[in-house]
Amino acid sequence: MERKIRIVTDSSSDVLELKGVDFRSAPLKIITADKEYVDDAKLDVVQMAENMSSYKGRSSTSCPNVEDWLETFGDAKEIYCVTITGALSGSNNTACMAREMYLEEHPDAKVFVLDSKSTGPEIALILEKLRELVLEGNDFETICNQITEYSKKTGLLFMLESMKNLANNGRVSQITAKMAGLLGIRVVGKASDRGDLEMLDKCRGEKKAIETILERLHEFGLRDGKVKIGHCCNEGTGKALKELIQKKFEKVKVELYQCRGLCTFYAELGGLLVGFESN
Ligand code: X90
Repeated sequence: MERKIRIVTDSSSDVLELKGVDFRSAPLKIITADKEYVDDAKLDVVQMAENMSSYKGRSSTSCPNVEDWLETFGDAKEIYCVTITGALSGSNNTACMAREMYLEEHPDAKVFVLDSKSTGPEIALILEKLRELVLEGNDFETICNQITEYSKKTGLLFMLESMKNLANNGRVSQITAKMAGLLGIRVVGKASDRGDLEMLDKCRGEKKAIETILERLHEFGLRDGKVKIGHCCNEGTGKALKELIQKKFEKVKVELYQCRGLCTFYAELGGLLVGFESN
């Protein structure tokens, strides 16, 4: 019997396609007083970032609702869904609600929803692993167990220049955000086990910040796994970090990419997100 497997995620993952498997992404939205940016493949992220940096009004985001998720599920028989951290977004919650509704309509289907407790490049790593597990032909149970285990061994570090959008939308406290507001200061932190932001270091300048990330990667167990760096319109610093990582960890494969809309909105211009596998 054909399995009709589909992997789905939301746009916080920065992933627009997964080769060789049936894949869908549900876009989040970035909302300003005069414009709504849908975070899908058509969004011009760099243009949005430029608009946002000169925009003075209120801005917010919204996650996929239950209907949006059901649309990504289509009529698949086996669905693996990975969401942005449930500690900071309603996306995981609506995905779980969509799962319940889908199973009522399709009693013989199987739906697995995983809270990544993270975003961006860490979700991208989880999706790549899922793809591998699916293409290997593993059964549903095995895939659910293995991907849950895998996601415990991945991590996310970040470097932020501004936390204004995070603070204005209640995702970090205003006091925390002040750390990143100081001229020349870059905040380095990580996605905590709870799935929110944990501050680690205040660094003077970007050079210091990427050296700090390098040390932190070692401390958190990176040895010979994969690394993905998502940059927010900051390719130069992303490249510099990539080179440092390749020099220090010879076996590590590093990939650098431009974040999509949701991560760019919250990590803001200059921000870096670093997803990694630990041993
Ligand atoms: O509207 C919504 O439901 C989306 C809310 C998302 C809020 C947080 C996004 C964070 C993006 C910022 C730095 C990395 C934080 C990692 C914590 C898990 C990126």
